[in-house]
Amino acid sequence: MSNLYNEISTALQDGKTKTVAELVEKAIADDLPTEAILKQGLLAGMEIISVQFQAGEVYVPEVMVSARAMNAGAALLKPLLAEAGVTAAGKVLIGTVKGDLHDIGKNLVKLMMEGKGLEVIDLGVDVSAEQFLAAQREHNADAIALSALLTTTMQEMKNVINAFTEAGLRNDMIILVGGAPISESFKNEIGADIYTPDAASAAAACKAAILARK
Ligand code: B1M
Repeated sequence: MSNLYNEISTALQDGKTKTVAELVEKAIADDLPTEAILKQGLLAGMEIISVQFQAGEVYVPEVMVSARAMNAGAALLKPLLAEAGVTAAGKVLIGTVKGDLHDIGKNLVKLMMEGKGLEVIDLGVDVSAEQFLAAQREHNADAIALSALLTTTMQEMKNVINAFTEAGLRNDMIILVGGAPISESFKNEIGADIYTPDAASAAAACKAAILARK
C-alpha cells in the first residue's frame, strides 16, 4: 500500500485540512487510483476517528475538524469520479434530514452519484420535509436521497415521505434512504423505495431505478 494513503489518513485524523488537500493532490498527480485514495486514505482516517469518538477518546471539536478535512479531500476527487461530458442520466435531490448535521456520508453519496452521471442538487443538512417539497416543486427531480445518522432523526424520513404523499408527488419519484441507523426493514416500514448501506451502491441503485422508469 502506498505510504501516501497512510499520510492522508493520519493528517485527516489530526484535522489538518490543508495537509490533507496537499496530499490528495499529490496522490492524484502520482496517478494513484481514485477509489483507493478515497477508501484507503480518507475513509480509513475517518473510520479511526469514528471508533475513537465512539470510545470517548476524542470529542466533537476534533471530529468536526477531521470531517472538514475529509470533505476537502473528497471534493478534490470529484472531477475524477465524474464521467466527463456525459449528459445527466437523471436528477436527484439530496439532503440530511431535519435535526441532523452529519454530512460526510451524504456528501459521499452525492460524489458517487455525480460520478455516475446524475445531476445532484444538494440541499445540505438539517433539511425539513417542507424544504424537500419546495425543492422538488422547483427542480422536478427523478429521485430524492435522504440521509440520517441519528436514531432520533431517522424518523424524520417518514415525515418527508408523508409530505410528498400528501402533496400527491410520492408516486412520481424514487425515494432512497441511507445512513448508519437505517436498514432494509426500516425502509419498508416507512415506505421508501431503496435502502443501500453505502454510497457507491446508493449511486448504482439510484441510476438503475431512474433508467428503469424512463
Ligand atoms: Co455524530 N454521532 N453526533 N457527529 N458522529 C454518530 C452518528 C454516533 C453513532 C457516534 C456515537 O456516539 N456512537 C452518534 C449517534 C448515536 C445514535 O443516534 N444512535 C452521534 C451523536 C450522538 C452525535 C451528537 C448528538 C453528539 C453530541 O453533540 N453530543 C451530535 C449530533 C449533531 C446533529 O446532527 N444534530 C453529533 C455531532 C457530530 C459532529 C458534528 C461532531 C460530526 C459530524 C460532522 C459532519 O458530518 N460534517 C459527527 C461525526 C463525524 C460522527 C461519527 C463519528 C462519524 C460519522 C461519519 O461521518 N462517518 C459517527 C460515528 C459512526 O458513524 N461510527 C457519529 C463516515 C461516513 C462516511 O459514514 O455517514 O455512516 P456515514 O455514511 C455511510 C453510510 O451510512 C452510507 O454511505 C456512507 C458510506 O459509503 N450512507 C448512505 C449515508 N447516507 C446515505 C444515504 C443513502 C445511502 C447510503 O441513500 C440516500
